[in-house]
Amino acid sequence: MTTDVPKTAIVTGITGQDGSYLAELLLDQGYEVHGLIRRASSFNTERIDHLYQDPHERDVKLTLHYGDLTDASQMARLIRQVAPDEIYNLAAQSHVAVSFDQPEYTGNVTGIGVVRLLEAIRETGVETRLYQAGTSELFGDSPPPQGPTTAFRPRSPYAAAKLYAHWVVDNYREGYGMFAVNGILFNHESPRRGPTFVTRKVTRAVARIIAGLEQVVYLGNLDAERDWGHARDYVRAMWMMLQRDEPRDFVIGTGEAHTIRDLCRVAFGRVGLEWEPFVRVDPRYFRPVEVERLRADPSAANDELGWRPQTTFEELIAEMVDADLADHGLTIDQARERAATVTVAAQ
Ligand code: NAP
Ligand code: G4F
Repeated sequence: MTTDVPKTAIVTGITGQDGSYLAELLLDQGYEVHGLIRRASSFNTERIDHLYQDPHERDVKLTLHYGDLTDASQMARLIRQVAPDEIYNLAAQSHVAVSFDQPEYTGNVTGIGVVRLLEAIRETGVETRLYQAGTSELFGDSPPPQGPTTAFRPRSPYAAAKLYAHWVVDNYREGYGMFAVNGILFNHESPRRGPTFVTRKVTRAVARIIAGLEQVVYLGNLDAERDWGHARDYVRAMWMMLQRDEPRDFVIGTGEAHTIRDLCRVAFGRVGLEWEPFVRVDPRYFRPVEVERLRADPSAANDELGWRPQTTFEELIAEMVDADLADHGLTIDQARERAATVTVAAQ
């Protein structure tokens, strides 16, 4: 995939899982990338450190700017300064369970943050295209498969905030003729996934158990089903959506669902362990309201966008387990040897 003329893009949430893969993809294609990062008391750029370029060098392709989705004036300034061809809004308070603890903050960042961006685009008059990171959480308890015509029935403050963002993007597209689109993405994971999301929590626990640092992992609802893909594949869909002639929302997923039990079986199975002795249920990880079953109908993305995932669920989990083992200096072969000596904690 290459573009003829180098383009410029702003990526909010560039320090997150998706932001880091998207920045790689855009830089590979010759884009000049401007990332919005939050000021923190310690470094928070670990996922993009390998892409960092000293601003004193010539021909710098990646530039980081401090900013926050709650700070409208900075976003307008940045858009005016950079005049990007494309803006990818990936920044969000993205954790569903946390949104029950911080509903107001989640609404402010994940919902209203998008309006601030849209207004900044409108007020600056910069001709640009906006990708908004939508979510399969919008479908809530609508039964699977969930596709472009499935009803939205959000079941968390996070999903409600994303629903607001979704409609406001469609509204600005229609009302002001903006090229602004929602990608309704199902769960996507990677070795860069935040450690409190369930896939990474499990793959990290496998590695820590093998390394002798933990004996069990505590999880919540084991019956929930998710449609999990690889983040690297999903950022490609984001980019493809902004290259179309006409703006349109798309649902992106694999069409395959697995339970949390399946996830545990595959992750522990990677090192040759049965999962049951190492997993305990702790009700503290139950949510006040749960989304039980998510599985995409990705047919429009396949047929009209030309997007298909390239990584299977088993390949994804294997890559994550192997990466977490590598953090402890272990290869998969060493891990499998050690598995035979792992002790099972008493119930
Ligand atoms: P993530 O790893 O949690 O990254 C979120 C990013 O947003 C981080 O860079 C974070 O900065 C930044 N951020 C948070 N609050 C901010 C604020 N107030 N101002 C500016 N930046 C802020 O999420 P992800 O998995 O990459 O997901 C990317 C986007 O896709 C999110 O909008 C998420 O809701 C959505 N989404 C994700 C999935 C999925 O399965 N991954 C599925 C559907 C939709 P720090 O690094 O400083 O925390
Ligand atoms: O990994 P999760 O926290 O992801 P969740 O809630 O599906 O949200 C993710 O995907 C959405 C797209 O559908 C994104 F919009 C959102 O930003 C985020 O990236 O939980 C997945 C499932 C849930 O049903 C949860 O109840 O796993 C269940 N689960 C069971 N035990 C757990 C745990 N989830 C977490 N985080 N931690 C547990 O111990």
